[in-house]
Amino acid sequence: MTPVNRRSVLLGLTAAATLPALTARAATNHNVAIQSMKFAPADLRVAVGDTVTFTNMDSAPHTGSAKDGSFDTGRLSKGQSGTVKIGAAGDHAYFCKVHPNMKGVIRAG
Ligand SMILES: [Cu+2]
Repeated sequence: MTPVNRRSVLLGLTAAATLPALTARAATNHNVAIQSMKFAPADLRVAVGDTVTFTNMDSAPHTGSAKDGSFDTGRLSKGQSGTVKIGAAGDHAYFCKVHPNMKGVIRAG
């Protein structure tokens, strides 16, 4: 192998190793406010791997708890936030464990 050819091979290997890093999508954080006994937005679209931060603005404690068990903020007091990672594709319906009539959905695809 001549010196020129060896350099071409090395450049090719470097490009191949760098490409996945360039094409990988950075995870996005989304925000859901919990206010007046409602999730806002109650219907949120995200990408798999994104995170969602729930912030409780109410005096009452709340949770953001997936029906499928894929995420749960735990109990949030007024002013507290909880961040969860959405690791699986699909529509994840969620509710508040303190007030089960409070509902929302996170759609990951
Ligand atoms: Cu609640």
